[in-house]
Amino acid sequence: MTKTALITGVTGQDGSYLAELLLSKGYRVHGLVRRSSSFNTERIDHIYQGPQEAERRFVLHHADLSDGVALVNLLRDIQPDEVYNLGAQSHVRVSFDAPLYTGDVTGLSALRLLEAIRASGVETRIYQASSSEMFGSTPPPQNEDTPFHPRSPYGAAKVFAYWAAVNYREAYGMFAVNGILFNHESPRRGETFVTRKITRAVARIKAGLQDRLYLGNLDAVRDWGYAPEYVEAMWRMLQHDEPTDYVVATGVPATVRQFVETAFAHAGLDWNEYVRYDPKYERPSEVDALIGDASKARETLGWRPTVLVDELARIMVDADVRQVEDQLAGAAVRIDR
Ligand code: NDP
Ligand code: GDR
Repeated sequence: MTKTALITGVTGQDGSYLAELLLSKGYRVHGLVRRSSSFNTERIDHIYQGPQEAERRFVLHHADLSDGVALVNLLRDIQPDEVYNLGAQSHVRVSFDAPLYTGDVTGLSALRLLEAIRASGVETRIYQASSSEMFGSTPPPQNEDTPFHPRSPYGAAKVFAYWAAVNYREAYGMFAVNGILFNHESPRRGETFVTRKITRAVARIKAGLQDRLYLGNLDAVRDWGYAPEYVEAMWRMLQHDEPTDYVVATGVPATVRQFVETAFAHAGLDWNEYVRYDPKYERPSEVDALIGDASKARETLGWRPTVLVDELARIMVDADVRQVEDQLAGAAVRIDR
């Protein structure tokens, strides 16, 4: 029987890969898209199916996570078997500038969605996009038993959402799971997260379009994995018999500096010539080191990462170099006309 899924945050990095994965498995996929004054569907345009298309399996709906009634209506209409709550204000630095907004969209909206499931009476499993940022200053390695100590409004909002999911599981027997995902990246990563900021700059410097890259703390340690592999873990969590929470990570640490070095070297550039420090990119409180222990996901779900940090940096640089070349070729065509 065809399964139906609802993805919030379908226009984001993870939402786009997850939509592709579920479509490839034969799902009917519904995505929640928030209204924007400019196009915000770039990551899913290649799988878009118009309302006129027969046998449509990918359907987009305008709604917003702040609108609880819209969520109830949507759930009642769609009757999903699985809900993936990926929508969030997901930028840690921005959460210090917009703390209440982040608390609402990233934290309270998870509760809104859980309550909307209850109110609509839909029988569904739900995945909550939890984050390694919840561990904050608790030293690595971090696993499912590690205490939380968030260091940003974003991290605190994710802790709230995490416990809301646990509570609905315990209180109402809901199949609600938290995937505690460590940083995961790809060529579709938002341009202001550090990895993509770096690889995009490398491509532009190589093409002569930019000659400086300003960064903040280069000493932060992160555990960077590859987003397409991480959405597979999300799906596996909802297929398992028992609802429980999982850490998803590579277990391989790297500093921001190491990522910079690898990315520049892959393009034949010496990073020291181009990278400069700007305190603007520091956070009021930093998360120094996140290194995940994903033993539970490996043993219970059979999930294993294959792309590690250095290969990830190379994949992203190659994609950004191609993108810049395409843009320049497009600009040249326009000038010729
Ligand atoms: P992105 O920032 O790429 O995507 C966030 C998505 O949420 C976008 O589709 C965005 O829409 C949507 N969104 C934002 N605000 C609202 C709102 N008010 N109503 C409805 N939708 C909204 O994040 P990622 O894909 O990287 O991450 C997916 C989820 O996983 C997020 O919850 C993130 O916090 C979490 N996470 C991510 C990790 C990572 O390393 N990538 C690690 C751990 C957790 P729009 O396109 O219009 O902006
Ligand atoms: P993070 O990702 O905060 O870990 O959250 P980000 O890429 O923003 O920062 C990683 C580390 O790099 C340092 N850094 C910079 N960061 C940015 N964005 N820009 C800079 O110029 C810069 N210079 C240094 C940061 O201080 C930090 O230590 C991501 C998001 O996807 C969250 O939604 C998710 O929950 C976590 O990963 C796990």
